[in-house]
Amino acid sequence: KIPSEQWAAVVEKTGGPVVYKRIPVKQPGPDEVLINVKFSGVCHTDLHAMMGDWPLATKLPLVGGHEGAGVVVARGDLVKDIEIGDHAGIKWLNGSCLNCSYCNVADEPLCTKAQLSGYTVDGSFQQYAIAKAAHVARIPKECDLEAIAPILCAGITVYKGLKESGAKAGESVAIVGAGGGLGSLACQYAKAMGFKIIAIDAGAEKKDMCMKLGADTFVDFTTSKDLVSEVKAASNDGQGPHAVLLVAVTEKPFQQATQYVRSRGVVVCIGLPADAKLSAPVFDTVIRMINIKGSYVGNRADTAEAIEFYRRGLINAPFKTVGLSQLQDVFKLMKEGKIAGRYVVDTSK
Ligand code: 8ID
Ligand code: ZN
Repeated sequence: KIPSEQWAAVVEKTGGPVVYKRIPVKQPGPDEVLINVKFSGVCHTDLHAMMGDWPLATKLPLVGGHEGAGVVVARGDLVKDIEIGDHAGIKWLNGSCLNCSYCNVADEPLCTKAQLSGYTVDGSFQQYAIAKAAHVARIPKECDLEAIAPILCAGITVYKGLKESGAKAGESVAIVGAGGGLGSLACQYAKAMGFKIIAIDAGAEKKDMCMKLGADTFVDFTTSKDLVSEVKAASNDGQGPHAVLLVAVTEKPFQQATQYVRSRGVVVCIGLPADAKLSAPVFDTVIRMINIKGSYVGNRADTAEAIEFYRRGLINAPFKTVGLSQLQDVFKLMKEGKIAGRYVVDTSK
């Protein structure tokens, strides 16, 4: 039975804090499903949203969250291809028009009418969340809802980013911010995809985690005397990694990456630090044929593929679970850069 009220974590004003309170449960529209969210991962994007870091306004009040794993409990009249009781995931892309020139070629993240979970529409930091049926992630019944939650944004995003890098099995990939949520999953996907991994982050805890997750080398950006040389030295032939996956939340590594990527290498920007700019010398970029690009979540096929890696047992990144009521504490740790891996919140407490 679906209750009329539920627990949720609500951002009432930009800057926060997030308030744990009772709010009404909404009904899904004709093309939507209502999901009883059991677990939700906490992404740095949720913190950016609360802090108003980006040049795009959120709805207010806002229920954040876009890594929600749960059970379909209601569906609109037009929904025929997902059943009550099925396991499904709320991801960043809550819905898109499905009929524009981007949606038509499976670039739905680029749809100008896209709705974003936990940003332009309420997301998964509540017990009952709504999404367009066409876009919810289909989660196989055998998958653990708690462990799969971080795949729904972090997993999809880094998997897509690695594909966008064009790197081939055996080539080196630098993961910048490897000890965080996206980074820890990037280590696992990169390993499963056959890349040699140069993990860059800070501190012993994140180093141990990255090495366990399959990194070949760890470079500590806070203690390294010459990060550019160290990263190049760790690559296959000393010329630098074929690809750099930037999942850090500060500007500096975005400026630094073109210095150590190999000639003809690809720098993939994924992290979204506030007010950050990219800059690289035109001369080097030209004569070394460097590619700099952005990568933004993934489409529905990327979603299914990223979940399939998890289902096959290839992805096993660490996470810690706390109650949804403790979300503000998670944000505090995240701000301080103290989270190795991902936090997941349990919506039942
Ligand atoms: O589709 C997308 N492009 C997308 C999807 C999901 C998330 C983008 N994001 C963005 C988020 O909005 C955020 O800006 O990716 C970024 C990373 O999200 P996250 O993994 O959830 O954040 P985190 O867990 O806080 O990890 C960040 C890590 O970066 C490290 C930190 O130590 C932390 O482990 N880091 C920093 I800050 N500066 C670094 C540096 N100079 C660094 N690592 C290496 N070098
Ligand atoms: Zn995210």
